[in-house]
Amino acid sequence: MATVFSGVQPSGDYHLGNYLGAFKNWVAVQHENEAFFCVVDLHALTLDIDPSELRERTLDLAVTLLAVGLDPEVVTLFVQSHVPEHPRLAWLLECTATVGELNRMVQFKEKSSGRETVRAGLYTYPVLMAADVLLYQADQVPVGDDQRQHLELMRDLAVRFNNRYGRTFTVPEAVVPKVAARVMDLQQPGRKMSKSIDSPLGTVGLLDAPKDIERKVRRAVTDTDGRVRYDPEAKPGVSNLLELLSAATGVSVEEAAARYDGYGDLKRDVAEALISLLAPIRQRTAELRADLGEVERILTAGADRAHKVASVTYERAAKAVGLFS
Ligand code: ATP
Ligand code: LTN
Repeated sequence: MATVFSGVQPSGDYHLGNYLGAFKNWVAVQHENEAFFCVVDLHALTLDIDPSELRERTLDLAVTLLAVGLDPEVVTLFVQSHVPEHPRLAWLLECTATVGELNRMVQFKEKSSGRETVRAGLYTYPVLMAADVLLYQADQVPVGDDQRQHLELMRDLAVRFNNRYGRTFTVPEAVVPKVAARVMDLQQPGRKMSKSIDSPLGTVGLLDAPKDIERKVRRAVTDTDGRVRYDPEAKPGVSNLLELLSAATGVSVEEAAARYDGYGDLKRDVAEALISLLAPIRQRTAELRADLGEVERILTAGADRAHKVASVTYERAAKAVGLFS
């Protein structure tokens, strides 16, 4: 049995990219592994977010994660700020990472570009992420493709810390799905679907009504060549639709491509598949929102379990670097 850890920021409306790139794969591994899933509210503070909105979104993200199928009987679902060892270990790891390494992080460059002021926390964000995972001695981190570079840094930090202070951390690896690891925006198929970019027609929300899903897929940008073929370089829009169909139905992208002569039929089936995929999530979200007390109880129990594991690792790391106790 492996230990699995992953996290998501409570910073917006969740979309198909989050679901297919991450959440769905969390649900798939929960029963065979020891799994920790975390609502990373401290990470959400790296960008501008209204305090009352953060509070609300934190609980609502827990609702979403339960609605997609995480089973609180088998996973540890918790809020990052409820376990104080996360920022404490992050400091020890900030003193392990170098400025040169952090300067190379592509997501920092993307998220900071064009902003007048950039929070220091956005810069050290990947180090807090490393602390999240290393505290639980996780072997595997299921994430979307955009997190690969952060995972590489995390591995480097774990190895460096272990070499410098003695073996303390398991060195984790990224687990990225074979299809839909990078779901693209339906309107701009050259960029990933994202909750931090305003593209209402290009983003399919997990809670979108069937008629909105149908409309967004029908208006998805394709190309003028007219042939259905999987070729992400030359045909990003069509290839994205094929990946969505493949991820939603289980057929391979090539098999899916061979079934269609034109874009109209492909779009009709993609819309249909996504509507059936998301319908149960919508329904379950409504049920859970009606019993937030139960969701809060799940998070309290989760924090308790997480804290027990995290405190053992933190104490070991603190002792290893020579903190007096
Ligand atoms: P966003 O860019 O949408 O604001 P993010 O990458 O900053 O999202 P999270 O929402 O915390 O941050 O990501 C949660 C998980 O969803 C991560 O594992 C991430 O890799 C995955 N993910 C996000 N967008 C996509 C996408 N378009 N395709 C596949 N996976 C994605
Ligand atoms: N940076 C991640 C969210 C995240 C995470 C983690 C993912 C924070 N801590 C630990 C995996 C493991 C993102 O998706 N933007």
